[in-house]
Amino acid sequence: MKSHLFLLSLSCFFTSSLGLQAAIVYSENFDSLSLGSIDGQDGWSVINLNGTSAADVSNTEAQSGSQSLFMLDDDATNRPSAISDFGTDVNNGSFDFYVFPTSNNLWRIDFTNSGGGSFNFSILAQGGSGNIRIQRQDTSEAGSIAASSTSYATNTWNHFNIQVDDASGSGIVTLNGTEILNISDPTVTWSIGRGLFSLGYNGGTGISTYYDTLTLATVPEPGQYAMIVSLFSFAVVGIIRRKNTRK
Ligand SMILES: [Ca+2]
Ligand SMILES: [Ca+2]
Repeated sequence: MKSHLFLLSLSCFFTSSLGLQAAIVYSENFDSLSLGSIDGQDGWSVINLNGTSAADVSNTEAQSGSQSLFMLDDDATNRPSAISDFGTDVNNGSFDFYVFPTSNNLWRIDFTNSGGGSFNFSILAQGGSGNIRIQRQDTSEAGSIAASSTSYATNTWNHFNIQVDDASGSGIVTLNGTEILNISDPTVTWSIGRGLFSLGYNGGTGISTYYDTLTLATVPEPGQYAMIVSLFSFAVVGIIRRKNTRK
């Protein structure tokens, strides 16, 4: 009997550990890249990088290791962007990132499917108002919250996580572990396959932000949970039967 209980608890332990394990499909910490322009490194490309604007691997600030992505909007006609394709579309999972705005809270990440196309949605910080927003493809606002009600701050690393579930039409944003946005909007394509990291605005100059420690992960589908539970149940039943036969 004792061995039965042991096997059952062992089964539960493995089932829960496997079930909780998210599959990481993309990660970037900038630590193994060469200092200077990120263009062409590790699959990154840049657009609208004119004048003295920058999208550089930097060792000035780092959330992980010793390097991060430094971006500077320093031209009065556009908004520079650095693009990374995650190689797969995640519509039930999460994107985790850290951002360090140096002064003006004007940064944004636009998400499309892998390979490009129109924006599915964006997360952005709105400068003076200090709001963190999720924006739909049609540019209307899906939800917002005043950043002053959170620990959001400039000149420090802020940890954001966006959890998406396209099947239920939900997007949840946490900031430093606290939920700040919980959006139910089935009109949004809650899919993350490619990120366009940006900052500033067309007419603005002298605005800079660091990004670091990016992670895109899927969560196991309910079907996978069921399969894992079934497999362990079969294994446990098999072992118990074998033990009983020996008696
Ligand atoms: Ca890093
Ligand atoms: Ca600009």
